[in-house]
Amino acid sequence: MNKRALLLVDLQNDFCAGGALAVPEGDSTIDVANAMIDYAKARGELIIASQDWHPANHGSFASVQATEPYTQGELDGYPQTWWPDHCIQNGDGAALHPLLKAESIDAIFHKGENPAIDSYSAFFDNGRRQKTGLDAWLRERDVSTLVVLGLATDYCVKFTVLDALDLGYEVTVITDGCRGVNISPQDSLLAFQDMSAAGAALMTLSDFFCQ
Ligand code: VGL
Ligand code: ZN
Repeated sequence: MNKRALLLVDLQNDFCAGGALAVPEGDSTIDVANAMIDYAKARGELIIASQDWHPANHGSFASVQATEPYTQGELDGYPQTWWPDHCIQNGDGAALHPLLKAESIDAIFHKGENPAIDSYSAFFDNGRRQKTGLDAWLRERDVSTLVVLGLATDYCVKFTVLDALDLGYEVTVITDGCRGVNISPQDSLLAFQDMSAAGAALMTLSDFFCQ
């Protein structure tokens, strides 16, 4: 009853140093993630990860649209940022960061497999047409509280947290376990504000351990 789970969002090579869509300081989330993994494991709590998992012809890729990465357009009727090719299914860029204690992860959920639409949230695609298995998996296990961290703050962390709140989960975000793309310099800050306004509790790793 009322179980808590740790949700690690997209801690993948392509979002870290040297990756196709490297997020500034993306690697610095890994130590925070591992500390949370140790903590969750010691308490017998569930640990889940999401992976961005695109086919090579994914519609969010600037290369597919013959345009420049990090510019804006529209995909399936929704505003879309065009990205460098990233997180290709089964490729090295899609793999979890090698230093992440991945052996402790209980379940992994893939997203972004449909080439016609992007999927920032670990729960739904951006049009909310299709659900991943994450919500059902959590409900079957009576998980009602999520602790979330990962990449990137201003995309997949933000939309995962907003959907989780919408689905009725209590959500805590570990802020220093997140880093953002920041196409505009304030994007991560605004994303944290949006998450907080929607009801997420924001705290650092040390706040979390001291509460
Ligand atoms: C992400 C951009 C494109 C993310 C995924 O994981 O935040 N960002 N695809
Ligand atoms: Zn993606």
